[in-house]
Amino acid sequence: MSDAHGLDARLAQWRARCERMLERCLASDDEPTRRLSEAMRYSTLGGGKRLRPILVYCAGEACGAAPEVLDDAAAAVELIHVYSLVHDDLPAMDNDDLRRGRPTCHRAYDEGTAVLVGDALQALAFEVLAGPGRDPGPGDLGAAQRLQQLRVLACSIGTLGMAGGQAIDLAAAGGQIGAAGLEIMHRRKTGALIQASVLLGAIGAGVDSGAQYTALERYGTELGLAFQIHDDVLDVAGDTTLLGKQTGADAARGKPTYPSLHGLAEASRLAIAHRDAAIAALAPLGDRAQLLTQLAHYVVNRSH
Ligand code: GRG
Repeated sequence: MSDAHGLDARLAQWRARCERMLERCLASDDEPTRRLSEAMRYSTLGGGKRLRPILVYCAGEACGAAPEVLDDAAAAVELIHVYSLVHDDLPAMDNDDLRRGRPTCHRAYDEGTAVLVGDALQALAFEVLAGPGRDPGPGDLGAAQRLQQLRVLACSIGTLGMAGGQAIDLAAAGGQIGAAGLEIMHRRKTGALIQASVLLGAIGAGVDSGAQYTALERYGTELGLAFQIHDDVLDVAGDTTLLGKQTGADAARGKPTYPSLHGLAEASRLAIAHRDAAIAALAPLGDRAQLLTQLAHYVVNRSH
């Protein structure tokens, strides 16, 4: 990612905040569940780009929020993301051995533990997002804002979001889905959580409707598609060591992808077109959208 406007430094700050939050959320001294907690920590800590928490912080800041009010949402979206990775890697889904450069959770532990890691991470995400269960103090998020964040996150990972997208993915392997079907699958499977991350940041800043909210909704949709199309491209043209997971996996499973449907060059062009649409959507935010604009460039330039 380029450091043209200090983005690298901001990313490092946000990643460090996110790591501290995740460490705190995953601390446990419950002896009977020591192995489960250890597997949750193994899967979550010390790896990954933390793109979704960064989107929470970046969108929240663009709308005027302090990072303190965004911490819970940032941790929640990463916990959900890790849950999806752990379940996606299971033998019943993609049956992957490598994730973030290390053995997948079910390889390092066992399948039953990996199922429970996903379940527990999902529950923990909503617990964290719901807040500490006391009346909000000065500077805390209000109950109405938290409720709206909970709703947005829940919708993004259910039937019309990530789980539904994964169901379409499972049904599509080896079959014909078509360009429109593939776009719907990507929008739900990966795009919905990316969009929700942006919106949770906005809601944390008190922006829950109006022109800025609509702009960020559009930005999130387009960014999510750009991200997933570029991910498809990396699966064909990327490097296993850099990616920390096996390349060519989609093709080996007969999965429809943008390169398999449109060809590599057209897939890359479409990723850039969605990036540009994401950037164009940010117009109502004016200068405050600079970092979000740079993040959009990063999403289609990244090598992993
Ligand atoms: C199991 C309900 C359920 C859903 C799984 C999102 C998903 C559905 C699975 C993820 C599998 C996958 C590899 C999708 C491709 C796009 C993607 C989410 C890549 C990984 O995200 P990154 O690149 O990963 O942000 P890091 O490791 O950097 O966090």
